[in-house]
Amino acid sequence: MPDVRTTLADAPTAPDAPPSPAHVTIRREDYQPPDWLVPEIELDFDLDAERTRVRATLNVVRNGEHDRPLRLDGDALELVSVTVDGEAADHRIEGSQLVIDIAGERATVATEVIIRPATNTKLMGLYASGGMLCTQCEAQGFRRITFFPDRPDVLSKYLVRMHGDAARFPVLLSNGNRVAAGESGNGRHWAEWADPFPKPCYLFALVAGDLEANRDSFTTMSGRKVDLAIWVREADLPKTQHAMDSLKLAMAWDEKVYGREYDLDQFNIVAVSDFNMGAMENKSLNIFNSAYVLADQDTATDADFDNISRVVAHEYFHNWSGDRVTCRDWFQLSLKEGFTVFRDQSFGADVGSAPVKRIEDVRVLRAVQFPEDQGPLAHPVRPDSYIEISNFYTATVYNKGAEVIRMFHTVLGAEKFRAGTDLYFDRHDGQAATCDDFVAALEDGSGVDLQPFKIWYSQAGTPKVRARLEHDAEAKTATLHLEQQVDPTPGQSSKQSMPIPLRTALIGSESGHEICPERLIVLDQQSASVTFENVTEAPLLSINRGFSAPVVLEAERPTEELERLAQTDSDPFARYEAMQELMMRALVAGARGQAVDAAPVVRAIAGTLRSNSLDPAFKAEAILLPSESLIADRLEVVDPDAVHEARERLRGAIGSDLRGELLAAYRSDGAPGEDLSPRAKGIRRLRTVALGLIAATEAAEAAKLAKAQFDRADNMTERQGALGVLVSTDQPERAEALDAFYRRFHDDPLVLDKWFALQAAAQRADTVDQVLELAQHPDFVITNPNRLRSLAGTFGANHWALHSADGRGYAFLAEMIIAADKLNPQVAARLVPPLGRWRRLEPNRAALMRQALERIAATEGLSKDVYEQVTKSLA
Ligand code: B3K
Ligand code: ZN
Repeated sequence: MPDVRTTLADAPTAPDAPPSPAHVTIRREDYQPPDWLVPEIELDFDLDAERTRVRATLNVVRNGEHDRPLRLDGDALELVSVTVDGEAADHRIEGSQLVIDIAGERATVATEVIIRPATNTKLMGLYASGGMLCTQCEAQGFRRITFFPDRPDVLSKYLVRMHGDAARFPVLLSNGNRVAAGESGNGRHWAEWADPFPKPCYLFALVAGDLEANRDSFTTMSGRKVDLAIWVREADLPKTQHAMDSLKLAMAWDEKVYGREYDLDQFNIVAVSDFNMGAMENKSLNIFNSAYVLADQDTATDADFDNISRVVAHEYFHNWSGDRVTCRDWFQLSLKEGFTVFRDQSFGADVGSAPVKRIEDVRVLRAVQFPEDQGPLAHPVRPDSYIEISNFYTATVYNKGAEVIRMFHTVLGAEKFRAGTDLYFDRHDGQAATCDDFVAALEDGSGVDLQPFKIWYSQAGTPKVRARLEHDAEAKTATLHLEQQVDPTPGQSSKQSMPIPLRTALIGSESGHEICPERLIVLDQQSASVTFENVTEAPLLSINRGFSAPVVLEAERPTEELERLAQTDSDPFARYEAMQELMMRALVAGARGQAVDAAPVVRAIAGTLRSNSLDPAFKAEAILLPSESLIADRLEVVDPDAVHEARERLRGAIGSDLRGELLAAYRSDGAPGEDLSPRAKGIRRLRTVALGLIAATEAAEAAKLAKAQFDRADNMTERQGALGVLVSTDQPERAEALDAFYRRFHDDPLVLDKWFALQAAAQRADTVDQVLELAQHPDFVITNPNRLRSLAGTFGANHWALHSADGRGYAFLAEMIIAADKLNPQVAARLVPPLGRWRRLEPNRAALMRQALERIAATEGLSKDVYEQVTKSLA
């Protein structure tokens, strides 16, 4: 057996000569089916944090008629040996691949490699976190565990054996069912797991650690009992019940709404403190960022609880939309992600308040996806090319992808949509499918032609829709004139018209009733006019109800009409939207230095606060002012100070004119901290929003109220809400509360993340100084993605602070990106996008932002992750 030791570390990159071979662009049009399939794989792990030995046995089968060699991907592997059918075999390393010539149609290929989990700071492949070992393989982490064709269209049945120290790793988990286990002497033990479902390697998972489980069970609709377990460190067990409850709700929901039943006898979730993203849907062994598992009243906010439900449901739903039917290639990522986000959004709407959930989802879309779609990193929902696939786990692929599925749902209706998804799961079970396959199944299942909608997968950019309603009182008609436009995006200079489904109704301006009931108008031309009959009074336009299309709507509606719609629109989303538009007009005028009449906004907020028919959560959403980034998105040239001042002025006007109403809302019936009902959460949210508005004008009074709330809070929502108001003030209570918070929670990493994030989000002139200091704090650990995001990620989203006129905000972010890139490129690259928005900024800041990007680009040894984001941002 040859003992060839080859290290496949990441190739360093010459900074002055990109693109280097490590930075090649992969294109969707170049897709070729795999040359070799691997129907079965056996893995044997000798686990050790410093040095793990991995033996892999692959049954490989030639796919089609060709004479090409077997190519296996590898990254940072120390190769010990290679055999083919039990014999030492000729092999070579080409770039990052192990290449083996095989004469016959099939063979058994065995490799042995050494990997080093303890020094794996990229957190891809097998790595160490808090004494345990765990894996992350999506998208291309499996190649950091063993040599394998690391692509999603190679599906294998896995048999996994793990050996390890019984004291250090008493729990050994992998996918599927545990089929055998035993002691092996010297304090060591082993376990063997078999997964009967063929899966791509990105869904492989392994966990070894000293963990305890919260155990429960779920009986599926066909009567099979599934053992559920959520694995955490023993001390965290009391914080796992909400995740368990969410899991059972999600399992029942998927049976009821999609007819999808769980398919194995076990389902495991493991919480890990060092994790690059939220969670991972590995078959039957979901691995989670602990932030999306652990919660109790004292340490987690209502939003944290909701996020846990959402992420637990999302990963569980992937069992069908992702695992049973997976993606053919990574360009099809939205096939599983867009669909699964739509599924988790629908679940959230069903178990909570549907209108509030829709408002929250649209807020995320507008805050993250719209800027992406309008900036240098814009790409279609199904991208055409990438340098590093990790950079394409974006709001476009996820959230806009979900909007595309939602449009299918809107156009087909629930019943036909379900017929389509039934056919999709049935037709493609066990396969690696494409977005086209998904649409074809929806069409065949529903009998409806959806071809025109496919442009939503291929054309980037957010369409703008102009709408104008013309009323003919004599003829009792109203004509709606619609026009659409999609601006150019990188690589797509000319755009085609898109089908835009607009749920539309007319509201009587006197009666406040729906005088023309809602209808679905699909604008599929550049412009179109639609006439409404029987328009018996002056009509108000209620359009894009429920946000039926992910577009920017520019409707010609006078302020009085918006004010009236804000009080009367029968669609909650449209009502919220009328409020937002009213505020936005005042804010944009203010930011442009024009005169602002705050009265309509004040009246609309007063009307909302006084309403008896609206629930508190809706009120809180409706009276929340658009963020500074959102205001900036409406301006041709952005002066962040002017934007900030305009928003503060309007907040001040609301705070002083409505002091009584806001105080009443603030003092209204509290809800006990343990009550997690939508109503109780809504009350807490409204109180915090009201307190923020009071602080805009009466800082001292608000600080006293906030500090009192902080001191007596029995739950994290109220504690964090109060601290969130205090951090942006100059009052003495600020430091007292921050110190008290730190003293009490500094041993709880997830709560300490909040302490960093709150300060990085503060609306203060000295936030940059504070953040620079926090980066030196002993608790700032750059290797922990949650901690890095809580400081640098939150700061990057703090519009006013990031855009500090002296450029120190940009310089800080650049420093962080450069430092983090040396350890964890994937997480570092996600900090880049805020710097890429320089085109819209006034010239001084735009130049400083470019300088920061250029500094990053000139750094030696830049990863391809950051290289791709930075060069595209500069282009
Ligand atoms: N599929 C994973 C995301 C993996 C990200 C890799 N960079 C989690 C999810 O979307 O459910
Ligand atoms: Zn997902």
